Amino acid sequence: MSLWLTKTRTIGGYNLIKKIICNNIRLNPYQPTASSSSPFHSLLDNSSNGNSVNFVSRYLNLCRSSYTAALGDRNYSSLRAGEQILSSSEEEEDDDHGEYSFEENQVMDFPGGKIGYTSNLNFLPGSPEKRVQCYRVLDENGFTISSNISKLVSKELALKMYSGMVTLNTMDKFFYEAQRQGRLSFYLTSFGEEAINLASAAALSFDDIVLAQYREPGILLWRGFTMQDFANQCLGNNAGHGKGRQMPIHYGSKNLNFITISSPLTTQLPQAVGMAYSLKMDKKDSCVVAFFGDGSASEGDFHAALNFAAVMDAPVVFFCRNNGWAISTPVTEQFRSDGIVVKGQAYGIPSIRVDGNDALAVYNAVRSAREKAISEQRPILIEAMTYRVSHHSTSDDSTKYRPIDEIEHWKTTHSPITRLRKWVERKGWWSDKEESMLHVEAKKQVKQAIDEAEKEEMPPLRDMFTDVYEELPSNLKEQETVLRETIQRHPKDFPNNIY
Ligand SMILES: Cc1ncc(C[n+]2csc(CCOP(=O)(O)OP(=O)(O)O)c2C)c(N)n1
Ligand SMILES: [Mg+2]
Repeated sequence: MSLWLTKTRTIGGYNLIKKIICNNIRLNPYQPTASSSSPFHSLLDNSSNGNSVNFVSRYLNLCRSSYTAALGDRNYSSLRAGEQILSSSEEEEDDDHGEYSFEENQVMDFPGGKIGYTSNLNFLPGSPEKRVQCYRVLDENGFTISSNISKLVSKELALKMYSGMVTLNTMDKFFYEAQRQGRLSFYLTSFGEEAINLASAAALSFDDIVLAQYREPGILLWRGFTMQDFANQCLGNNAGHGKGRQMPIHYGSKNLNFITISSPLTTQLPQAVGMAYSLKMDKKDSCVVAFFGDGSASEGDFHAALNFAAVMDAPVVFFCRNNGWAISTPVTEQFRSDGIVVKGQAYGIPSIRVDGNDALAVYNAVRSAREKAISEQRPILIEAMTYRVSHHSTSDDSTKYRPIDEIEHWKTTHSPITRLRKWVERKGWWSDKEESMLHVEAKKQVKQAIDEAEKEEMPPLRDMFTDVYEELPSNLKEQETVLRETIQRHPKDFPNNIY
């Protein structure tokens, strides 16, 4: 009976019934007392005769009539479903020696859709034996395993994606070195994830709003953020959009529909859903694309976002970069599920797993996902399988917690840049000469941008407190005064160009 009560409690409206009964007759339905004035008195008499099933059956009738009187027949079928379970157990109890033939086609008419009953005590497997397959177009040697997609990608598009991937890779190498030389305070590379960056950017419209995590600067590069913009932000100079208020790599651009990166993981996901919902209300022909890592999917915000998006039918594409690691935590210590793709499905979101190191596969998956998100007005989830080839950031040494062989294997065998290069070369669209020219040009651009950024002035100290309140509140005024006094007292501890 306790199993029955537990089941019935989950049926919508049961709590209301409980309230109605408790309020009207001041009785706890879980602990009936033998008060003679109680309408349960006669039921309790029956139950004391040992006929507990009869008690429940009559209690159910009482519940149903109170509930029906209060709300009409809205959930009547759900209560009948509860009764069906009861009546089968009644028959079992009434006739110990009799045969009960169970019909497999019986259904529970539950809110949200009918649920079939079964007499098999089957648990769903925790993880299916066969993992969800991974969509790919190019194999490791740049041969297409699916012919249609290559028709979707023109020579111009392919070369723009490829050049962007090489430029991003070059930018990362130089900025990383600049950090090591003490010219930047911090940096974080996207090594190994260049295809995710550029191919997804190529598949989106500029009207689509992007909320990224931090390992997706290639989207900005594609949209026109210049090398100088990157360098200014990373050096925190006066020309940078953030005026030095944020750590390096926390890029953002209103003009390019790229929301500024925020350090606390996964905050971008519920925000993305809200933005997508506003696009829906405004009947816009665009969607929101939210990028996040496998580690971010362990935050509560991930679950809240997916559920809200599914229930509200928000046109948002959730793009998970599953790169195997969240700093030093491997995915095997983060979840027992088959990655992230099944979590999308669990929330009722159409989901796909894609080879994140295959630019053509990423391009096609994102292109199709955005089309579906907009035309069907619903969320879509993509899990891109990749590998974080770099250390997490300049504050990390990943050789302390993972085998160097593993890093090397992904760096060489699965390089997304080499794979796409092989494809464009095989098509006759690219040559060694063009390759070396691209590298020379990218290096020149990056070096120049860092040099220029260093020549820029630092933002005035005052800017640390501005741009939020029209009039500075007293606590911020006080903080500014204390800061200036501290700098005066300890000038050696601060750069001499502060003003
Ligand atoms: C709420 C929150 N918790 C912890 C951190 C510290 N942190 C920064 S990055 C990171 C790992 C994230 O891993 P993942 O989402 O897989 O992204 P990846 O770095 O692999 O691209 C952690 C734990 C944070 N920034 N915010
Ligand atoms: Mg990760």
